[in-house]
Amino acid sequence: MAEETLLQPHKYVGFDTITTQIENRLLKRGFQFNIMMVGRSGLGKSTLVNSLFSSNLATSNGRLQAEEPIEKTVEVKVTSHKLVENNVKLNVNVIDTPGFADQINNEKCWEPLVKYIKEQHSQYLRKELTAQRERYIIDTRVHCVLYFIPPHHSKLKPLDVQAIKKLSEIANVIPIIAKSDSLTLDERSALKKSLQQDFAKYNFNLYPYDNEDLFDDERQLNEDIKSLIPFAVVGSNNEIIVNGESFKGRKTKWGTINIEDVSQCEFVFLRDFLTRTHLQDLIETSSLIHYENFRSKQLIALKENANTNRQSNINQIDSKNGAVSQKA
Ligand SMILES: Nc1nc2c(ncn2[C@@H]2O[C@H](COP(=O)(O)OP(=O)(O)O)[C@@H](O)[C@H]2O)c(=O)[nH]1
Ligand SMILES: [Mg+2]
Repeated sequence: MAEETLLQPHKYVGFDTITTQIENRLLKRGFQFNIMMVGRSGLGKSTLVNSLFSSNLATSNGRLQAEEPIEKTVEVKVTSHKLVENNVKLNVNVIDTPGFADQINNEKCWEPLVKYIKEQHSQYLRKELTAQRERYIIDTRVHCVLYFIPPHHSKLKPLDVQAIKKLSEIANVIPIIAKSDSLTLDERSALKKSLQQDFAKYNFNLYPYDNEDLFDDERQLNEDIKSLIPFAVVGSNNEIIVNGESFKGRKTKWGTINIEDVSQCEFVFLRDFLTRTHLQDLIETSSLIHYENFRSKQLIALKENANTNRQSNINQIDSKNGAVSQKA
């Protein structure tokens, strides 16, 4: 291998602007983030996604009355939104899953979600494989699945075990404890501990993943985050004013909760994790791990199919030849 020497040009050349050039190009195009919200209806999925992006992305119309009809089947509903913050454009697709776990028979109610995730992978692969592929393929692959666990469960129900297992095989799953304002701090930490034991017991492959390429500080950050998962969150779209201070919060029987106050709930930890530290990693991991797994399985299957077809063609020719030689 050629010996490497580090040369510093005698005068300024300007290639150090490549980072700005990349940034400008990325800013022009914008970023795509696709987030799937999974959980029983009324657990605060729509409210939380609005709270996370501080925007109105979903209508919170969870079933409030027992008489209200439930969805007959699990649906996958996608809405697209364009957000902009300091010149950075973020397209957010919210993938809502009304009807999940609301049926009389919830067996395999995660299947439509698994199907949706796989379909996005498959569409992306087809676009990549076309002879004249688009320069920029619009990404509809699911980058993050927020899985809502009810606060009154003391451990995972079999349905949650199965759903988390299936989903985490194909996407970045982040479990959260929904509506944690209905728990005291002691109840909250007991539930978190019990769920963490369940995650270990069932050997879930939860995001964030260990990776040899991480720097020490990144590895430490991931360890800290893992100790917080499942985040005990509270969502709210209502502005509350206390002593002249206005914040997004909820009034409970114990008083007022400011969802951004980390002594009261872990909403801010979840938001920082999703947007400020791991947004790029969620997108990248979906592509480099989950999509890559799908892609390699599909391509191997294609190749095997081609081989079997070739073999059966050869067999057919052989048998024809055999027939011919027998006649002869
Ligand atoms: N106590 C409490 N209520 C919440 C929370 N998040 C949402 N809600 C309320 O629960 C109801 C259903 O919320 P929604 O977001 O529509 O639930 P979804 O069906 O999962 O989308 C609404 O009345 C919300 O105001 C929360 O963190 N704590
Ligand atoms: Mg909803």
